[in-house]
Amino acid sequence: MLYPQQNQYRDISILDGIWKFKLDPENIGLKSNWHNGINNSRPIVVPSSWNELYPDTTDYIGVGWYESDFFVPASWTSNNTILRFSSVTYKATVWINGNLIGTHEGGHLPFEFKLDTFINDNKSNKLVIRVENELKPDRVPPGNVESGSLSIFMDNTPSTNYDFFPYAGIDRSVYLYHLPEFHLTDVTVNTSVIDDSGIIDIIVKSNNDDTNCYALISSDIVSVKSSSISLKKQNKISLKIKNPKLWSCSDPFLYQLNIFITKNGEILDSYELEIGIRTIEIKGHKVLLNGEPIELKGFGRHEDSFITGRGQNLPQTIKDHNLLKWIGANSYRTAHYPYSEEDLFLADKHGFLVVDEIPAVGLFFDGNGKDVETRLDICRKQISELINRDKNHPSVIMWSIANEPFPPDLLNRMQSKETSGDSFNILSEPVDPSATKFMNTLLTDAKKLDNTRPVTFAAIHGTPIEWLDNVDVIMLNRYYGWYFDGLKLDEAIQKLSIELDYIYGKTKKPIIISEFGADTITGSHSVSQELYTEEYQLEFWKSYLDLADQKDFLIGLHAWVFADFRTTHSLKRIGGLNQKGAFTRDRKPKMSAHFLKKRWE
Ligand code: BDP
Repeated sequence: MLYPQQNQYRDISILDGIWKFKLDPENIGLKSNWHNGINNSRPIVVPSSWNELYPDTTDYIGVGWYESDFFVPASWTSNNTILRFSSVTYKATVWINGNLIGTHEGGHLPFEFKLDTFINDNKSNKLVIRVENELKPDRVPPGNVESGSLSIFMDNTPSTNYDFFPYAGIDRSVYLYHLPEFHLTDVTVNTSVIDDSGIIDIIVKSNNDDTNCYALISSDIVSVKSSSISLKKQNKISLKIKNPKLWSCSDPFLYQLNIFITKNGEILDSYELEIGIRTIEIKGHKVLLNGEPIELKGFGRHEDSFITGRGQNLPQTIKDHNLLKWIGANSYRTAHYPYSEEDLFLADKHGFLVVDEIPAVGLFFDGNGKDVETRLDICRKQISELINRDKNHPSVIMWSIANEPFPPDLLNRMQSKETSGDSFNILSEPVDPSATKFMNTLLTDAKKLDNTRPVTFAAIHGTPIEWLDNVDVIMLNRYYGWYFDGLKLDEAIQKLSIELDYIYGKTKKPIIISEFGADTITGSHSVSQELYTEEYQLEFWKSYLDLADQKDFLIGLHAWVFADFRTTHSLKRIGGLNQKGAFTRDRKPKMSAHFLKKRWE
């Protein structure tokens, strides 16, 4: 699904702004025909999460209705007008002029509908959307989970199976856009380097194969044009640039790629992309960018801010990227869901190495088998939607198919080990094969959809070693020194070191510590070691960084977390915040941010 674009052939109208909004706590909207229009509404902003805007919407979980009107410009022929939602969390049902046009489940990823038969050409159109955000065990991410998983740790309100607030609403931009009669429907760009040449392979799809296609790559110093191909005969264009400038963290050079659809020599459509020429490969325990080993320095982040909630907040995206640069980071993970498309366009420009993750957080395998199957189907759809959306970004170097899937029976197995005096290391025991198959299905899907990028997931303490068989890079979330062995940092780091050596010894794969952090209340200080102080966070991160310097197979560290973020209410999360940030929620550096800056620079 191509990001909407305006040029001579394509047009866009952005529908963002102040819309009508109404909660539907009794779920009567459907029966009461609210899809024809809502009465007694109040204003809401699209895009935003509804939660931070009114006192009664704060913790509201359920149904909310949105309404807006739009005109279709007279210059747009009614064919090929498309309505695109960049993200709605969690389930959207969409009507235009009272006609149902479709539904979509799952937040953080775009979806669109072709409108042709539903729109009025000469008068305004009424757009109504029912957004539903129930927390359910058969959703991804899941909520209201009753037994057999992480849920016993959570004890939180709202009852998510994950540690961030379940913000809801139309949380990214809504576009109406228009395509010419013959147009491109998809573009996939892959780059490689052979000797001194950069090879750019472009696969194009169009809505009509009775057309031709050519591509042009340009920069300040070079311009290369392909010959024209008949889409009936082939859909692949290859271009070569001699001595190309490669995309890298220190020089994220982007070329402009323009693709043209023609018929009888006339251009009918064009699409522009900024592309980076770069290679990613794995050699032994190293990940190579353009043949050179990379070392990831950065964070897991969250899209989270005052007032807009998880709603798209482009000023904050820019600010966060600037702070990442300020601190000397070169990488981040889109924990725990795909970030806005604009975030990735900036990452391409800023040279960040991004681990791109689907919203599969809080997965578990105990309990209702049917729920597990439903979750698998949803994850598979999310992987395909994510790869389809983000495959052309040079910044995206890896796909992450889950965060901390919770191995079956983990708690019992951990307890029996503890009581028998054994160590924490329970990785070598096999688990229920159906759970392993679940994980392997997702890994295989990602590799089939994109064989050019490594595939991974963020593994919790106690993840079975067999789940790591099919990842290309191992990511480990580790909390020695915080949830385990708090204050005993030396002991904690020794245990971490033993575990890392063990996992590397078994797998021989590159390892990233994808989370490690300690909650820190800004302004809390102590001369002796004390939890929650800025000094402890600094010492904690320092010990992990020092250890990493000794392990050649550790190719990256993502500290948890970039900035404090809102989560659910619970005894563990004072003020409803996870406070493991290097920055506060309003982006002020804690002591440890200055430390990381010194280390990373
Ligand atoms: C990890 C989770 C992350 C949490 C973090 C924490 O992956 O979402 O926020 O723990 O406890 O297990 O801070």
